Amino acid sequence: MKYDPDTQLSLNLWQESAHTSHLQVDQLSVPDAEITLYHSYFTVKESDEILQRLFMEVNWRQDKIKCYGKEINLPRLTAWYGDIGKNYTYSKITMNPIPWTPVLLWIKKRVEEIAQVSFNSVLLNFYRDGKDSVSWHSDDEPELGKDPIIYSVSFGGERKFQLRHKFQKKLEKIEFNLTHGSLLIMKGKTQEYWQHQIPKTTKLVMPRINLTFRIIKCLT
Ligand SMILES: O=C(O)CCC(=O)C(=O)O
Ligand SMILES: [Mn+2]
Repeated sequence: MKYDPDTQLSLNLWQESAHTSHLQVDQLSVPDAEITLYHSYFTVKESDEILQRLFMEVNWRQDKIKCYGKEINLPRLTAWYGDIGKNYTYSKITMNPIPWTPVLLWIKKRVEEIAQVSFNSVLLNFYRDGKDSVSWHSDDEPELGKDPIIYSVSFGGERKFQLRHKFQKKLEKIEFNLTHGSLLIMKGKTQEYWQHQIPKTTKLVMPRINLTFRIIKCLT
């Protein structure tokens, strides 16, 4: 199933929910999920500056994972920022957060304006080109507790975001693009019932940075 941003309603998957001044908002209409997409939550000017600053200022790291006994590089660079003490284990990698920086605090404040919750951490992914990706997973690590609230913002090259239901195999895969300055919200049962990924692409794509704001429930 394909979501065409030029068509408001594509295959009845998306229900237009609101137009808050300049913001175009779409609510995904699928079972067992609460997914909302703001196409341009940040202006182009804001997004350009944020992209540049994150690229320069974030302490990007190349993590490795074990695959069939071999160590391989994760196909993206990552970073973990947040309140001190909020450790997080992801793909068997434990990360200690780096303290918030001014640009990250600024983005956090902007997303919290509509989130009505306060985030204590953010995972950053840097996709250098189309070979970088994140494979099928749910953001369901125990530290996130039940029904995690994920606010995901994207800057830079547009990439395809895909979702598949974990149990109802007959449900078609959903896909749409995450654009420069977009905000994707996943909450409720989304992580319990759905997996998501950013697939690799052979298309020429610009570098992209994604931030997923999260609430770590317990100290580890
Ligand atoms: O890059 C994205 O849009 C998704 C990243 C993601 O799923 C994650 O960090 O858990
Ligand atoms: Mn994820």
